[in-house]
Amino acid sequence: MTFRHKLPMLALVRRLLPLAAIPLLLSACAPISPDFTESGTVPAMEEEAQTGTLPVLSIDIGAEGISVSEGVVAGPNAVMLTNSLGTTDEEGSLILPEVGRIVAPLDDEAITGLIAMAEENPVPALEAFSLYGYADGGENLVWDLLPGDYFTFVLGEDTFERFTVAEGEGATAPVADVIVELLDFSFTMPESIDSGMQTWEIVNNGEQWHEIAFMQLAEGMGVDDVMAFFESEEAEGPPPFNEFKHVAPFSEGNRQWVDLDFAPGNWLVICFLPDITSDFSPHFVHGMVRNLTVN
Ligand SMILES: [Cu+2]
Repeated sequence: MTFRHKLPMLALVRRLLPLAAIPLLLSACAPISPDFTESGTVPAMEEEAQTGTLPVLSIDIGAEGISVSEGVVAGPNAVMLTNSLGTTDEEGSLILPEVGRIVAPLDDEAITGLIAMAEENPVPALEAFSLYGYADGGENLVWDLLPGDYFTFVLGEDTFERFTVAEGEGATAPVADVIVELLDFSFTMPESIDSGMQTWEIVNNGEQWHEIAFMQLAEGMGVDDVMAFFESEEAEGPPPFNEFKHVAPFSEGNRQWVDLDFAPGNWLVICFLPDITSDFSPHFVHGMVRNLTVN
């Protein structure tokens, strides 16, 4: 389960669709990750943490392994995922910790096995834990944490750390400018929004994991052009979109808030994840793709 890819599930999707265009897509797109400081901290998240308006779940990859803040209580938590080592993946993106809530009993050996397996086959992993995701593409990430047993991990590494989220009253939720519901297989959301930085509340009310990605359509291009681009064996010319933004995949029943900054234009909203209950075709094939006008 390549949680970390800018286009997640890349390996799986590649096997299922003739997506020769994907490497081109990745190289053609402007970088979409937040700007990281040298220590790998997202500046805006530091700012949020300093305001003290929300409790902070801080998880850091360091020389001693992964460390997690103590005393985490359920409800909205500002999330600070950092990597003090500054290690990057093949695409040069900073490797950040993933977080899963354990939904079936898992001993350490089982967790290690799932982490190793997850890159190739997400199904057993997603039955055993509820994915919260990682930090990608936005600022001021806030997760609505459910109480329970969690673990945080790095794909491709044996290392993980358990932590507990206690029952509690929880903090006041951030005020959202835009609310999106992820469903099997559609987005319930406004048809148009204002440009500039906005707080998005994204809730997964489907029965499987989803993500939300955004592409700013190039002049004169539409959804059909993007679909044709993905399905073509050999994409020629520039991609039919300019900018790409992405909120990391997360499991059903979870909610998060993230600040996203959109330029005016015609955007496409899309989910690339595979349908794990049927033929593993990407969710956009089943209808998880739509237009968004940014004024
Ligand atoms: Cu989806």
